[in-house]
Amino acid sequence: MAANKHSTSSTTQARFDYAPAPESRAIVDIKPSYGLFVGGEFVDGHGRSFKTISPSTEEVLAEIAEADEADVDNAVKVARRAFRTWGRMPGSERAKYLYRIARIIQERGREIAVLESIDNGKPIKETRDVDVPIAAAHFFYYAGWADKLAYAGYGTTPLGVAGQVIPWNFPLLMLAWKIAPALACGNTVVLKPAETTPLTALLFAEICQQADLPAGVVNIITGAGSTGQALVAHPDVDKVAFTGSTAVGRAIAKSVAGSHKKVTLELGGKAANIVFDDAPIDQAIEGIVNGIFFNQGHVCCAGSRLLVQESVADEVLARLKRRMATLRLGDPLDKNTDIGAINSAEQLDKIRELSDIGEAEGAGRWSPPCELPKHGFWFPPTVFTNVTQAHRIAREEIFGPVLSVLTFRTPAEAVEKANNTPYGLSAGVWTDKGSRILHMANKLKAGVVWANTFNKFDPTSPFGGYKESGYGREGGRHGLAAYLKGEDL
Ligand code: TAP
Repeated sequence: MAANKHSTSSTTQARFDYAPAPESRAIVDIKPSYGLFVGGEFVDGHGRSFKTISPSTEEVLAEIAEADEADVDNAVKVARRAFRTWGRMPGSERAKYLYRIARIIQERGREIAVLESIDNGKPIKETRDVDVPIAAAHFFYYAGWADKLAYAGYGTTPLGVAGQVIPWNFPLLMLAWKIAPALACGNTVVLKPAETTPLTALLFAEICQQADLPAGVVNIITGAGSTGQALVAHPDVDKVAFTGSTAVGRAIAKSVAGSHKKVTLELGGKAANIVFDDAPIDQAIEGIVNGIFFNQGHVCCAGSRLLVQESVADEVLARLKRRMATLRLGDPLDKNTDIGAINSAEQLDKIRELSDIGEAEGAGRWSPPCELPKHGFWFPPTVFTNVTQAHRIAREEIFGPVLSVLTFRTPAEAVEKANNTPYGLSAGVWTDKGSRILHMANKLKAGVVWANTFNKFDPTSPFGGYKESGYGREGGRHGLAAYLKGEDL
């Protein structure tokens, strides 16, 4: 059995009726084991297998095939064969499949949301209201582009086979961000989901079957990092699309340097959420909470550094703590849950370690009284005060529900502190002044700057980073360039 990030000594077989709300009960059918999805059908892998478990209960959900190099090679060959037809199909025909997929995602939305919450640990109200609808929206949006590529301002020729590797924090949504534009442009895909969250990608494979998508256009190969490595290194892959950690992104960039492959990397972040003294404070508190506690803080663009103007810092902090005390942590399938489970034992260790370091380095740590469930992986919403820019919790991505608070006096100081990071993915600005929003947006070195809101996503809007947050854009018209020939990013 392959090592698994979720593994604990006491796993039990899955039970699928543990949702407290009857309406979310028993609407998913998790099979005991899954093969690889290659050439339009599920096939056995040559490699080993691993277990995926529910991070909120530690129950085993299913046994998953781990693709080895031969499986990866086969999947790429199958995708190449499918490309010969798919790549020449009129855009209007390809669009029909994308629309069909989008509609099936909507129709099966509840099932997908429950499955995602079980496998990932995120609250059902987020999977239901964010992950699933935005995933469907991506397919609708890119379906609309498939027959209009000539108007996109780029070329119209697809690249070929796209090798796509995605992380565990938004499993279905990241899949949609990757697959929808690739298919719209006429490419075929081999996608590897993260080891800890393969189930919604495998459900998506069923959706491809249901949509009668031609065999081999989408192939899903499960496995660990080595499977991803074999995929991006495969010589017949034309395009590598990766979302994940900066460390792995850097290794991928090195491994494909000098090859014909086109690469986009969506990597880590350490976003500043900046609150000025004229900000609408109630709204800002909600934005801070959403910025860091949405999806347990497992968000590359999370507002993990709160920069608050000194004159309102005490008030903002007091109100933030009162709001944090109302957050409900627990069963991801309970519709009232605000904070679900941490995705894996490994990620929980990382969050604990960095939080302990924050305390040891002298920052003040606070969490509301919060009883953690006995099983599963949990971390309470946490805020650190008296944080300086030298602290590791202000510099490193924690990827958990942990907020570091720093203060500033002037807009210039806010800009300097916000940009004092190797990352450059996102930022937030809270102020009543429109001119200040424009000024800050100009000065902040971040791919996305939200004003008086945070963590808002839309398929029409390009998303991507600067500096160590990666390169290339996903979403919007800009997201097409990565999948068309001759368009340098
Ligand atoms: P990674 O460890 O980088 O894993 C991402 C994906 O890459 C997983 O599918 C992983 O497989 C695979 N992988 C691991 N080693 C690989 C290698 N050498 N070659 C090719 N693929 C490899 O990140 P993670 O722990 O899943 O996700 C957390 C990180 O991703 C955070 O730093 C976060 O900021 C970043 N992230 C960024 C964004 C955007 S949009 N910028 C979005 C989400 C997450 P296994 O899962 O099997 O190891």
